[in-house]
Amino acid sequence: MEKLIITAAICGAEVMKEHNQAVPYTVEESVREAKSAFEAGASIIHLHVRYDDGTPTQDVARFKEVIDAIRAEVPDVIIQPSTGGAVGMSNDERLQPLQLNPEMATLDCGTLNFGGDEVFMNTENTIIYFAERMNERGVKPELEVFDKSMIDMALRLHKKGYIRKPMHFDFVMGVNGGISGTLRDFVFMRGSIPEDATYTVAGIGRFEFPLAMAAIIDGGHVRVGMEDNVYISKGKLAASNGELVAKVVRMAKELGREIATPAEARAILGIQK
Ligand code: KMH
Ligand code: ZN
Repeated sequence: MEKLIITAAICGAEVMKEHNQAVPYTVEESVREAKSAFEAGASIIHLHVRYDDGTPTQDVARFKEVIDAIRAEVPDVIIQPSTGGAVGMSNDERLQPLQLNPEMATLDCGTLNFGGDEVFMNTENTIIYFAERMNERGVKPELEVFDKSMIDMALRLHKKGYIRKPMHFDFVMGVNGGISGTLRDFVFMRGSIPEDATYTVAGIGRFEFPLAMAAIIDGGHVRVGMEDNVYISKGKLAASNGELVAKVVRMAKELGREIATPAEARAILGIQK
C-alpha cells in the first residue's frame, strides 16, 4: 500500500480562538502550528490565513507573509493554499494566493449550504474559471468535494478538459449541508472516483478520526486539523495541530501504514517541484 499522506488544515476560515485557543491568527502562530503539524508527520499544510484579529482574508500579501515565514522554518513541506476562502468572498478575491504559484491549491467542486443562511457558492462556471487559472500556472488542484454530486461535476469537467489527470480528491464529510460522515457514505464516495485517482478524507468534528481510520485501512490519505475539528478526544481540546496529526500517525503505525514525507507525497500526487 502507498505511504500515507497526512494533510494538516491548521485553521480554516471559520473556527476561532473561542473554540480552541491554539487556532492560529498571527504569522507567528501560523508558523507554530504548521511546524507542529509537520514535525508530527504532516507532509501538506492546507492553508487559510487570518489577520491578527482572526478575520479571514485571501489577501495575497498576507498569504506571502505567512508562506515565507512557514518556509523559513519548514522549507520542504507542501503548502496548499485555499481558494475557498470564506463564504461571501468574490471569485477573484479567493484566487489571489495563486499569484504565488503554489504547488497545490484547493478547487471546490460545487455549491453547498454552510449552516444557517450561509451558502458557499461554486457554480459550474466558477469551477471552470478556477480550474483554468490553476492550469495556466501548473498548480495541482485538490478537488474538494462535499457531496457525491461534486465528484460527478469534477468528472464532467475532466471530460471537457478543464480538470487534468491524475485527479486528487478531498472528501470533506460531515459539514452541515454536505454529505454525512458515516462509513456508509465514505464507501459511496470512495467508490465513485476513478481507479487511477487518489483521495484524502477530511471528517468534520466527531467524524475526523473514524474516517481517518477508514482511509488508512482503505489505502487513501487523511486530512486533520483545527479547520475540521478542535478536539483530540471526546470533550478534550487538542493542544495543537501537531497533536491531531500525531494521533493519525499512531493509528497508521498500529495498522502498518508508513507515513509519506513531502517528497514521497509529491511522487504519489504527481507534483513536480
Ligand atoms: N471556508 C470554506 C467556506 C477550501 O479551503 O477550499 C471553504 C473551504 C474550502 O474551506
Ligand atoms: Zn479550507
